[in-house]
Amino acid sequence: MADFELYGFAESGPCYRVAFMLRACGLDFAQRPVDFFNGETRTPEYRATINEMGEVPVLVHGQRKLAQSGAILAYLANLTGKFDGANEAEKLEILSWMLFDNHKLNGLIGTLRFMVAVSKSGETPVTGFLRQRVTGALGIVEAHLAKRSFMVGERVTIADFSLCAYLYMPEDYGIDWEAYPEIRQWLARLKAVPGWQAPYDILTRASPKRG
Ligand SMILES: N[C@@H](CCC(=O)N[C@@H](CS)C(=O)NCC(=O)O)C(=O)O
Repeated sequence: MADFELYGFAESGPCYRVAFMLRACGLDFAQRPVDFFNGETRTPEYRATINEMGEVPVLVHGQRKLAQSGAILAYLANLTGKFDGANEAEKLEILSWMLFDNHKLNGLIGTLRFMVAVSKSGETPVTGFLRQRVTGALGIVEAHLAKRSFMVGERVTIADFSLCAYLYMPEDYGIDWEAYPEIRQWLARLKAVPGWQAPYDILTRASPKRG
């Protein structure tokens, strides 16, 4: 039996970043597929027994059950001594970028991508607003990466695992990636991390919506 069990599905950026980290740390894990598109995360049973926040990813390690990909990345970095900050200042810088990412980059891409590429909402005032916010956040990351190879400390850290999540997903949600050469080069550098795999090669996809 694998040491780690990851509740999740391939289309989820937060699940992908955790799966990538597990592989990069050389940790053996099994995916517990979650029937997301048919509402499993919203069932009272899931919330009572798996995650009261009603989300994936959830990582189970022995008696521990962890929610929130940022907390999971920090847990794995602490456990393995890999991809962490070298000192308190770096750890805080990593935390800053991960909070920025959850709030303004991958946090908003998740919703934009879901609306445009999964639900096929078409263009609406909401997708326009989200894309404008995402474009702003991408510009900030682009400027940051123009001066360094990785997000913090000139080596790969959990900040990189956090920020890359949805940026490896192939779906089109109306972002012009040609406008972000620094981000594209950084994503290419991260692919060299041993264990890297594309999202749909690491995890299995969720079952389509029934009916
Ligand atoms: N901040 C969370 C975000 C997780 C998240 O948004 N998960 C989505 C799937 S990608 C989810 O489980 N949503 C549940 C729902 O909408 O019912 C993390 O990084 O773990």
